Amino acid sequence: MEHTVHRILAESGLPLHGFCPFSAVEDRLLPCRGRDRLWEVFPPEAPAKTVIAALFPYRFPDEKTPSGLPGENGRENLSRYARVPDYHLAAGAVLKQAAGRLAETFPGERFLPFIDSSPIPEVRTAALAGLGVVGEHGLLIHPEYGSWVFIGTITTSLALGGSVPGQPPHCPRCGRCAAVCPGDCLGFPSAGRETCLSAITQKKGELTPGEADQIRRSGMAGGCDFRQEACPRNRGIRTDPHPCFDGRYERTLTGESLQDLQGKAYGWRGKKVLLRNLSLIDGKGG
Ligand code: B12
Repeated sequence: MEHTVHRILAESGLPLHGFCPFSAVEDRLLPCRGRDRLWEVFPPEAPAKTVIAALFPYRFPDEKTPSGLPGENGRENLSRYARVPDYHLAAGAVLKQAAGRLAETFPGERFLPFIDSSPIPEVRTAALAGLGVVGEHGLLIHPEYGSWVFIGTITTSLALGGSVPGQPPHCPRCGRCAAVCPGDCLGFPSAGRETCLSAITQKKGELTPGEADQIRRSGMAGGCDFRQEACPRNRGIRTDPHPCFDGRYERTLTGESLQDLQGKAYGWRGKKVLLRNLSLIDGKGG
């Protein structure tokens, strides 16, 4: 059975996958709307057995500039997750299609895909599925793609086991991520909710003067990659993104990008938040 599942996942565009027992994450489910859906599909009398975790690499090669220096073509104010087409849609569609194929092949079994807006604690699940280690920065580090991977899951009633791909790299706990973190968020995310720059760039409503200053100093309009850029485990890694991103890539958020926020991961908090960030970076805001 595992063999068939591996084959279907690979054929569906999910070669990077692993299995985590549902019981290992059951008591750590995150509060969100998806949690009700999960209990609906997997009631106590017919529980889930496994969470299939799958990775979507999203790191594009850095653009070559005439001098070879990065960033010369214009200021990069978007973190890497925000540069690719919205992963909730792009990767979500791949997961949905894979779940559909699995359901056809295993009639009577249930398969429920989620990504990000998910009751499944994805970092922990992927680590337990053997896909990498949790770094000091709190993110999953894959042996070949580093931490530049999104995590999606398919929860299922199938009992699957026995897949621990590759030997994961260890996190050296060198402290470089913590040293460069603009929000000084030791122990992200649990300890860094208030000061995390990624969260501040997404915050609606009034910013405190300190928060506005963080955006101004960092120059970031959507998300934050300081910790990941500093990570030695992100050097020399693969930069072939998942085909679901269609080779599309947007390095810099401009006033023009705001005209159409459809299909952009950074757009979910609305135009006003992004305009505020841009005007802080340009030195015009608050
Ligand atoms: C909410 C959220 C945020 C919030 C955080 C608010 C908060 N929770 O305090 C905000 C908006 C700030 C955020 C930011 C980012 N996020 Co976010 N976020 C999430 C989300 C939806 C839930 C995270 C959460 O609260 N988990 C609960 C906590 C308790 O769990 P945890 O973080 O996994 O921590 C546990 C593990 O680390 C575990 N653990 C620690 N060591 C070990 C060792 C082992 C062996 C094991 C098994 C477990 C383990 O113990 C911790 C406690 O249980 C997840 C998706 C999801 N459904 O999981 C994405 C997710 C974690 N985010 C993701 C990303 C990419 C980001 C950003 C990098 C985006 C960006 N560039 O700005 C930033 C990170 C910024 C930074 N500073 O590095 C990715 C991470 C991918 C990866 N490679 O790990 C996820 C998985 C989304 C996805 N589908 O890909 N995020």
